[in-house]
Amino acid sequence: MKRIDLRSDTLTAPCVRMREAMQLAEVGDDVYGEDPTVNALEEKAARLLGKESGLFVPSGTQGNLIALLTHCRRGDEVILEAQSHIFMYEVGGMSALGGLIPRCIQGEQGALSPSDVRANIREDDIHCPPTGLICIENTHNRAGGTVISVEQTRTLRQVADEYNVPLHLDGARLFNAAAALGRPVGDLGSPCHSISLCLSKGLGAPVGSVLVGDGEFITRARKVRKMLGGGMRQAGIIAAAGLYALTNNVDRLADDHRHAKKLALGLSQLGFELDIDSVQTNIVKANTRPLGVTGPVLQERLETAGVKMLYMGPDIVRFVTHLNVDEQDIDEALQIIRFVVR
Ligand code: TLP
Repeated sequence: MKRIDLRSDTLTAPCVRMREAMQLAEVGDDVYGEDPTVNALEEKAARLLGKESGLFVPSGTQGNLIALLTHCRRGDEVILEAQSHIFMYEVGGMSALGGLIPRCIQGEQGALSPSDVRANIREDDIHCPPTGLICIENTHNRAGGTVISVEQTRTLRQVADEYNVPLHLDGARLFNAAAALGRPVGDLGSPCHSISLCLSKGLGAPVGSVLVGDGEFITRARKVRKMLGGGMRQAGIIAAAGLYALTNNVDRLADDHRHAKKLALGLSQLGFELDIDSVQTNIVKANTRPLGVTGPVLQERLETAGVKMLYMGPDIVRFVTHLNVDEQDIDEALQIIRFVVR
């Protein structure tokens, strides 16, 4: 039976040409800074995102953790959106490994309001932990792939500058945001002090993220990566997949967004509760309550019928489109879902 896997864009498999690029990659020992393919990837990502330097890391989780540990000191407070991936899904690494305190603020469709951020920055008071960092996430995963605009990002940078606090962007899906806005990705990246960009989500590489920032920040981040055991050796083999992805898989993200919209429309016609306008990129978040079925039960039934998705709460389910899913798959998925919910 055919399976249509809409659990995540992390599930994509590398295509033949990406595998060829990996096979032919020039390599060296990256801990010595001698892997030319890693160096090329780091330079390309930094350039695209409007930053000086880059650091290739194994995962988005590690990219964010390195950023937090490099910007902050133990005991600092970090401002985060309440549903952010760093707070929800990164195993509390910021506290367990960095001694950092999350200060969560509820956002609007994943975006922090500048006035809320301002109100949550700590005063210089003997009783208070210092605010060490402000983090944003674009696109915002749990909000359903929603986009933060260039203007919102710039305003948050202004707030950060008022208090001399750095701004970090979890840009796991930043290219999706840029595609949705029709803006160069650098416009979204350059207002931030650091950005973690995932190559293994919509861009379709099998592994890897790049953390970018200014040269001095990346020099310190490189040491933190080593401390966390993330110093890799002939990593050019996997960096080549990332370079291939940045060259070949960016323009096609618009297809994923179109497929997500089509899926969302179909789901709403089937009785799922969802806000079509909030389907801005490749993630569809929907409520199953009107169907009289819980997320976990629907997940199990759909999986048996050939469609995989994830539940994110008792009534909330998530479908993600990606490069291994075409328009016909979306039509078939909708047929299967129709059959199951009826
Ligand atoms: N997100 C994964 C799961 O961890 C939930 C997914 O399937 O969506 N930032 C954001 C916004 C993410 O969505 C993810 C992965 C990460 C960071 C972490 O990336 P990895 O998985 O490479 O550590």
